[in-house]
Amino acid sequence: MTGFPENFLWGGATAANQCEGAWNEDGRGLANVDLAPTGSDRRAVLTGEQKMLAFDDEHYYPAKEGIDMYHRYKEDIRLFGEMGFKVYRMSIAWTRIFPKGDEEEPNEKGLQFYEDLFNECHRYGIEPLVTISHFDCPMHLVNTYGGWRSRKMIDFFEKYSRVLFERFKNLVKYWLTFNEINMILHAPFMGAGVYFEANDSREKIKYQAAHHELVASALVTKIAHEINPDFQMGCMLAGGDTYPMTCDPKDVWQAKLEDRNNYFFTDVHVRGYYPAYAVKELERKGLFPETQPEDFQLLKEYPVDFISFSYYSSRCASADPEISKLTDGNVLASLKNPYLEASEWGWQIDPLGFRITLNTLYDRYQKPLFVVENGLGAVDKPDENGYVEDNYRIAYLRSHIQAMKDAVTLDGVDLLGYTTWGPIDLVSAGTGEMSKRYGFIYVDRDDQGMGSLKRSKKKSFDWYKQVIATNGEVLN
Ligand code: P53
Repeated sequence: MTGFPENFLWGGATAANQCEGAWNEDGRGLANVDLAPTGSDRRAVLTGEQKMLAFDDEHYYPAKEGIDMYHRYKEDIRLFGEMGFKVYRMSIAWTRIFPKGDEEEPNEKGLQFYEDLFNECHRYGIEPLVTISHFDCPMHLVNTYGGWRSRKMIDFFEKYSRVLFERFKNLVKYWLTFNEINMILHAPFMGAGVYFEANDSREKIKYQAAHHELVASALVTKIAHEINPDFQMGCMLAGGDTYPMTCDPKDVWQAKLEDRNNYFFTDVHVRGYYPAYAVKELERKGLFPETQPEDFQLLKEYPVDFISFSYYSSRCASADPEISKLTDGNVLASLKNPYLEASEWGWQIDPLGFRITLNTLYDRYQKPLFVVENGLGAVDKPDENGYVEDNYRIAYLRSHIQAMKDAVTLDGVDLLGYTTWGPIDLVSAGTGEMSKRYGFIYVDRDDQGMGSLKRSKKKSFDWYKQVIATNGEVLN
């Protein structure tokens, strides 16, 4: 093979809470993701260190309006169609379907919204790829059950997923259960609606919540295949291999340990059981979750069909506590790799690391992969027409698509598709800023929520259009 497979799925990816807005329209309920403010408190809210259970007057909450995609999706999908997207990865806001999370009946207006949106996609020949939960948890379930700490969440998630599978069985084929499921260990309020009280055993609670999500994922994979055997069910990992800081075996070991924190999740999703290293470590530390006998049966019998992941950067690890102390406060922390340049937000740029990560995943599992996020968050300076000459974004994507092509054509990695993160500018998950832009489409809105919300094409728009039209042959 000299290029990408003929049916390769090119496209872009968004998440409901980062673009839809309309947070309380048509019966939508309040969700954890609505309550993440911009500014210095955001991190503590996302990690569950700081309680934020209702809006207050001191903070600005960018998810409330997002980029107003709820009202503008037709225009946005038309632009995706113009770029030639074959696939659009998006997520469903749980609270549009079940505003509280534990109701008997779903909210018809929420279902209708997504049905219309999927129909709009198909009008342009775009296949939807749906994330069932992209950091999304109804606040009623957080307040009543403690989010994914509680085993009851499995039932609510099952019910929610079943409604989606039944309603959209002829409109959607590709599904992901939980976005970046490993983020639960780093940002549990964002990943699982879990916040902490002073005396909580945080590690124990995180692994308990992770177990519940893993079991829920296997359970709905089972249900999905019963409802439509053609459904393709995937897991989703925040990817990026960890390099040792030096060839000191202690650093190599440390890097392996840090990778295991992430690959634990795909190991369970793909192989269907807790890997030996995790069983040993969790038992040794007294962190092994409470389980039911049927859990292990479910995990075993219903592994995922494919593995999806996000890739922005590789990471570095060191066994030296002095060096490790230098780590900055990012949600997914990493040491600075002296061989790499970084984005304006300090995310290190490593296209070869992308090829390495693709190979790690394929070597480990031999299952089809799907890259569902990759891109560069950067400050854009539009001219008076909203045009941005974003050569830096094109350069980032070009080098990463080339690395991905190498993984496919030279290494033989089985890859289903590629969706760039934020094909249209949207709210940053990590910082809440609008100014951290990923799009091919510029959105006139700033970090304080000012702006016309008007959409305009950047230079990268036509560039990506050509990449898709030539199936990745022309990258210049
Ligand atoms: P932003 C870091 C922090 C939060 C979410 O991130 C993250 C990551 C990176 O792994 O994960 C994904 O917006 C996530 C998206 C998010 C994207 O990375 O902080 O799935 O929701 O927007 C980019 O620049």
